[in-house]
Amino acid sequence: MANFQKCTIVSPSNETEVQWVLFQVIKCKAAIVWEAGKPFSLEEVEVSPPKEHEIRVKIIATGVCRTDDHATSPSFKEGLFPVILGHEGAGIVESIGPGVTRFKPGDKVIPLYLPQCGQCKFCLSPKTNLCERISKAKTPISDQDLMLDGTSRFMCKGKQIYHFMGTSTFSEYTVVVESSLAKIDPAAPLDKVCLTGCGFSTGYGAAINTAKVEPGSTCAVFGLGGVGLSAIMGCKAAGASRIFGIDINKSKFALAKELGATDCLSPEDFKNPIQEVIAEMTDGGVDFAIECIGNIKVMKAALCCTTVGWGTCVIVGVAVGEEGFVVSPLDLIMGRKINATFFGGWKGVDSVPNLVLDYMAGKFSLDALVSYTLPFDKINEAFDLMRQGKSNRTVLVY
Ligand code: COD
Ligand code: ZN
Ligand code: ZN
Repeated sequence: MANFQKCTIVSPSNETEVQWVLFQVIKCKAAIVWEAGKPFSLEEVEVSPPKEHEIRVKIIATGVCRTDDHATSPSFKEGLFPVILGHEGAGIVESIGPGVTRFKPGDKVIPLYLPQCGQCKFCLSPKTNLCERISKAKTPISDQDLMLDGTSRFMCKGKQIYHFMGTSTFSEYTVVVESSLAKIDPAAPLDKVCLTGCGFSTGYGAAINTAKVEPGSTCAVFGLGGVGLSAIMGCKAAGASRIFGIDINKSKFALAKELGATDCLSPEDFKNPIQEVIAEMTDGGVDFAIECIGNIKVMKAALCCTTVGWGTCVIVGVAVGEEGFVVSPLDLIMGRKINATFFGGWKGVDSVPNLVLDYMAGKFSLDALVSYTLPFDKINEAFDLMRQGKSNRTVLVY
């Protein structure tokens, strides 16, 4: 199947011209979840050419995040099936649709599940990283199940396949909107910097941008998966003097300490609730607490382990299928603050290229977060490793 589209072409001498170009539908490998609760099924999919302001990207590497696991769960009510999940990828621009100006074939890129259109009232404000394209959605995770024109670029066995978070990186080729793509350094190693597409940026930014951790402060990070470990790196980079890492899986403690945790605790080792244990160890509570699990009870514990007066609790996790939790006005009157973050507060188009440069300059480690690098065909094994608590991040390479 082929069609012609008007397209901006960039010549080797960097001159641009508009031409009618023959676009091919690409047949490639993808992992489809046909129904909630079912494993990933490796299929040959047809990926349509990019339409106006869209870009087709060859994905080279993709991380596996807990949110992809949540999205396969029957309790995730917003899920639409069949779907191609994946939102932590890195790749190379294969072709561009009409009107695309910021990218050309061959550019190294990171797809962004939180777009930055650059023009809406949110993008124009330094107060938020949300963009109008996502702030109208009921839940950001369900946004972009189809492209903006209400159609899909993926077909398999004659059926339309849903996109996910505007990224769908569990396909060798994917199509994204121009505002959902960051151009990164041509020398960046894609099998590592893919983590700036979600886990690293979310946790690190939760500490730096949202909590605004201060030098000499005390911090508690709940959950030591890829996101929590990145939050620990953020607390350390911000100059925290004491960093608690809390997890029920003690095999996470060694790496947490390597990355900056000073004290690692398992709630299961104490008779008293963990918030009381931390308050006792810190003269009344920590300055900053960051919840990186998505568990309502832990969110409450995170708020309660902060000090009265100025303690700040930042929620990163989203509890699937649960309602919420009650915050006592007294907690707020006593000076505790509660905040939350999406994609670590970063405006992706502007910030992700700089995070990649910072990684390349050795300012933080992404390599430490990668527990396994596996071929894409082993996607179900990658999810099993995560569910069994044996990995922080598995990176799949095509
Ligand atoms: N007490 C202490 N530790 C716990 C508990 C508990 N009750 N339950 C689980 N844990 C530990 C686990 O042992 C594990 O080590 C860690 O918590 C969680 O790690 P992962 O690897 O499962 O999860 P991450 O790090 O990949 O992701 C965590 C998120 C909070 C980002 C994710 O689960 C989530 O809620 N995402 C939705 C919010 C969001 O921003 N989504 C956008 C893209 S991610
Ligand atoms: Zn994620
Ligand atoms: Zn915007």
